[in-house]
Amino acid sequence: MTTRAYIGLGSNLDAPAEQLQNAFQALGQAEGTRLVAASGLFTSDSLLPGQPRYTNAVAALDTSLEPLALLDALQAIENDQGRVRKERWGPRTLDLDILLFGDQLIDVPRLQVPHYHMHARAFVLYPLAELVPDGFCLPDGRELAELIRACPFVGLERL
Ligand code: A4P
Ligand code: MG
Repeated sequence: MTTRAYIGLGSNLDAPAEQLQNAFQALGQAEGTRLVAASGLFTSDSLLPGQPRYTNAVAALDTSLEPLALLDALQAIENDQGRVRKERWGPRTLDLDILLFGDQLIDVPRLQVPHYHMHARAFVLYPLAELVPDGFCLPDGRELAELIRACPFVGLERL
Protein backbone atom coordinates (compact mmCIF):
# COMPACT_ATOMS: atom_id res chain seq x y z
CA MET A 1 0.00 0.00 0.00
CA THR A 2 1.29 3.46 -0.78
CA THR A 3 0.42 6.85 0.64
CA ARG A 4 0.53 10.15 -1.24
CA ALA A 5 2.74 12.56 0.71
CA TYR A 6 3.62 16.18 -0.01
CA ILE A 7 7.10 17.43 0.89
CA GLY A 8 8.08 21.08 1.28
CA LEU A 9 11.58 21.90 0.03
CA GLY A 10 13.48 25.02 1.06
CA SER A 11 17.01 26.34 0.67
CA ASN A 12 18.76 29.63 1.24
CA LEU A 13 22.46 28.70 0.99
CA ASP A 14 24.86 27.44 -1.69
CA ALA A 15 22.89 27.80 -4.94
CA PRO A 16 19.35 27.13 -3.68
CA ALA A 17 17.82 26.27 -7.06
CA GLU A 18 20.45 23.57 -7.63
CA GLN A 19 19.92 22.28 -4.08
CA LEU A 20 16.23 21.82 -4.85
CA GLN A 21 16.87 20.14 -8.21
CA ASN A 22 19.27 17.72 -6.50
CA ALA A 23 16.71 17.11 -3.77
CA PHE A 24 13.97 16.24 -6.31
CA GLN A 25 16.37 13.72 -7.83
CA ALA A 26 17.24 12.25 -4.44
CA LEU A 27 13.54 11.99 -3.53
CA GLY A 28 12.99 10.08 -6.77
CA GLN A 29 15.72 7.60 -5.84
CA ALA A 30 14.82 7.10 -2.18
CA GLU A 31 13.97 3.52 -1.20
CA GLY A 32 10.23 2.88 -0.99
CA THR A 33 9.20 6.17 -2.56
CA ARG A 34 8.31 7.36 -6.04
CA LEU A 35 8.46 11.01 -7.09
CA VAL A 36 5.05 11.72 -8.65
CA ALA A 37 5.41 15.42 -9.43
CA ALA A 38 7.52 18.47 -8.70
CA SER A 39 6.21 22.02 -8.47
CA GLY A 40 7.92 25.05 -9.92
CA LEU A 41 10.49 26.92 -7.85
CA PHE A 42 9.44 30.04 -5.93
CA THR A 43 11.66 32.63 -4.25
CA SER A 44 10.74 34.85 -1.30
CA ASP A 45 12.39 36.76 1.51
CA SER A 46 13.19 34.82 4.67
CA LEU A 47 10.63 34.98 7.46
CA LEU A 48 13.58 35.86 9.66
CA PRO A 49 15.31 39.14 8.90
CA GLY A 50 18.99 39.10 7.99
CA GLN A 51 18.94 35.72 6.21
CA PRO A 52 19.41 35.19 2.47
CA ARG A 53 16.32 34.88 0.27
CA TYR A 54 14.78 31.41 0.11
CA THR A 55 13.91 29.19 -2.80
CA ASN A 56 10.98 26.83 -2.08
CA ALA A 57 9.08 24.11 -3.89
CA VAL A 58 6.83 21.13 -3.17
CA ALA A 59 7.15 17.48 -4.22
CA ALA A 60 4.38 14.88 -4.43
CA LEU A 61 5.52 11.38 -3.48
CA ASP A 62 3.93 7.96 -3.33
CA THR A 63 5.57 6.09 -0.49
CA SER A 64 5.30 2.68 1.14
CA LEU A 65 7.27 4.00 4.14
CA GLU A 66 5.75 4.74 7.50
CA PRO A 67 5.81 8.46 8.40
CA LEU A 68 8.85 8.27 10.72
CA ALA A 69 10.78 6.18 8.19
CA LEU A 70 10.01 8.82 5.56
CA LEU A 71 11.28 11.50 7.97
CA ASP A 72 14.52 9.48 8.40
CA ALA A 73 14.89 9.32 4.60
CA LEU A 74 14.34 13.09 4.28
CA GLN A 75 16.87 13.86 7.01
CA ALA A 76 19.42 11.58 5.30
CA ILE A 77 18.94 13.60 2.08
CA GLU A 78 19.33 16.87 4.03
CA ASN A 79 22.56 15.57 5.53
CA ASP A 80 23.85 14.34 2.15
CA GLN A 81 23.35 17.85 0.82
CA GLY A 82 25.49 19.35 3.53
CA ARG A 83 22.87 20.51 6.01
CA VAL A 84 24.52 21.60 9.24
CA ARG A 85 22.11 21.91 12.16
CA LYS A 86 23.49 24.70 14.30
CA GLU A 87 20.36 26.48 15.38
CA ARG A 88 16.71 25.93 14.67
CA TRP A 89 15.54 28.30 11.96
CA GLY A 90 19.14 28.99 10.86
CA PRO A 91 20.05 29.36 7.18
CA ARG A 92 20.25 25.98 5.45
CA THR A 93 21.35 24.28 2.24
CA LEU A 94 18.24 22.10 2.33
CA ASP A 95 15.12 21.78 4.47
CA LEU A 96 12.66 18.97 3.75
CA ASP A 97 9.38 19.08 5.65
CA ILE A 98 6.56 16.55 5.51
CA LEU A 99 3.62 18.84 4.79
CA LEU A 100 0.96 16.16 4.39
CA PHE A 101 0.94 12.36 4.70
CA GLY A 102 -2.26 11.09 3.12
CA ASP A 103 -5.01 12.46 5.31
CA GLN A 104 -3.24 11.47 8.52
CA LEU A 105 -2.96 13.70 11.57
CA ILE A 106 0.35 12.94 13.30
CA ASP A 107 1.49 14.42 16.60
CA VAL A 108 4.48 12.65 18.12
CA PRO A 109 7.64 14.29 19.48
CA ARG A 110 9.62 13.96 16.22
CA LEU A 111 6.82 14.68 13.79
CA GLN A 112 3.74 16.83 13.50
CA VAL A 113 1.67 16.58 10.31
CA PRO A 114 0.25 18.66 8.74
CA HIS A 115 3.38 20.80 9.08
CA TYR A 116 2.65 23.67 11.44
CA HIS A 117 2.03 27.03 9.76
CA MET A 118 1.76 25.50 6.28
CA HIS A 119 -1.78 26.82 6.05
CA ALA A 120 -0.49 30.42 6.22
CA ARG A 121 2.73 30.27 4.19
CA ALA A 122 2.49 31.43 0.58
CA PHE A 123 5.78 29.65 -0.29
CA VAL A 124 4.09 26.35 0.68
CA LEU A 125 0.51 26.88 -0.51
CA TYR A 126 1.19 28.15 -4.06
CA PRO A 127 3.62 25.37 -5.09
CA LEU A 128 1.35 22.77 -3.41
CA ALA A 129 -1.58 24.05 -5.46
CA GLU A 130 0.29 23.13 -8.66
CA LEU A 131 0.30 19.45 -7.67
CA VAL A 132 -3.16 18.70 -6.25
CA PRO A 133 -6.54 18.12 -7.88
CA ASP A 134 -9.26 20.79 -7.87
CA GLY A 135 -11.17 20.93 -4.60
CA PHE A 136 -8.23 19.51 -2.61
CA CYS A 137 -8.73 19.69 1.17
CA LEU A 138 -6.37 19.44 4.13
CA PRO A 139 -7.10 16.71 6.72
CA ASP A 140 -9.02 19.23 8.84
CA GLY A 141 -11.42 19.75 5.94
CA ARG A 142 -10.22 23.21 4.93
CA GLU A 143 -10.01 23.66 1.18
CA LEU A 144 -6.59 24.61 -0.21
CA ALA A 145 -8.17 27.18 -2.53
CA GLU A 146 -9.69 28.90 0.50
CA LEU A 147 -6.36 29.02 2.35
CA ILE A 148 -4.78 30.51 -0.75
CA ARG A 149 -7.43 33.21 -1.00
CA ALA A 150 -6.46 34.22 2.56
CA CYS A 151 -2.73 34.18 1.75
CA PRO A 152 -1.73 36.68 -0.92
CA PHE A 153 1.00 35.92 -3.46
CA VAL A 154 2.76 39.14 -2.38
CA GLY A 155 6.54 38.83 -2.19
CA LEU A 156 6.63 35.47 -3.95
CA GLU A 157 8.31 35.10 -7.33
CA ARG A 158 7.96 32.02 -9.54
CA LEU A 159 11.23 31.21 -11.29
N1 A4P B 1 9.55 17.87 12.70
C1 A4P B 1 8.32 17.95 13.25
N2 A4P B 1 7.37 17.90 12.31
C2 A4P B 1 8.01 17.78 11.12
C3 A4P B 1 7.55 17.68 9.76
N3 A4P B 1 6.23 17.70 9.46
N4 A4P B 1 8.48 17.56 8.78
C4 A4P B 1 10.78 17.88 13.49
C5 A4P B 1 9.82 17.55 9.08
N5 A4P B 1 10.31 17.65 10.35
C6 A4P B 1 9.41 17.76 11.35
O1 A4P B 1 13.47 20.39 11.99
C7 A4P B 1 13.48 20.26 13.39
C8 A4P B 1 12.69 19.01 13.78
O2 A4P B 1 11.34 19.17 13.42
C9 A4P B 1 13.13 17.77 13.04
O3 A4P B 1 14.20 17.13 13.66
C10 A4P B 1 11.86 16.91 13.06
O4 A4P B 1 11.94 15.89 14.03
P1 A4P B 1 14.61 21.11 11.26
O5 A4P B 1 14.36 20.95 9.80
O6 A4P B 1 15.92 20.69 11.82
O7 A4P B 1 14.42 22.61 11.80
P2 A4P B 1 13.95 23.87 11.05
O8 A4P B 1 13.62 23.60 9.62
O9 A4P B 1 14.96 24.92 11.35
O10 A4P B 1 12.64 24.19 11.81
P3 A4P B 1 11.25 24.31 11.18
O11 A4P B 1 10.34 24.54 12.34
O12 A4P B 1 10.93 23.21 10.23
O13 A4P B 1 11.47 25.65 10.42
P4 A4P B 1 10.57 26.15 9.29
O14 A4P B 1 9.19 26.37 9.79
O15 A4P B 1 10.77 25.31 8.10
O16 A4P B 1 11.16 27.60 9.12
N6 A4P B 1 11.30 31.79 4.77
C11 A4P B 1 11.01 31.44 3.49
N7 A4P B 1 10.73 32.38 2.58
N8 A4P B 1 11.02 30.11 3.13
C12 A4P B 1 11.31 29.11 4.04
O17 A4P B 1 11.32 27.94 3.70
N9 A4P B 1 11.87 28.56 6.34
C13 A4P B 1 12.16 28.92 7.59
C14 A4P B 1 12.40 27.86 8.58
C15 A4P B 1 12.19 30.33 7.98
N10 A4P B 1 11.86 31.23 6.93
C16 A4P B 1 11.59 30.86 5.69
C17 A4P B 1 11.60 29.48 5.38
MG1 MG C 1 12.39 21.81 8.75
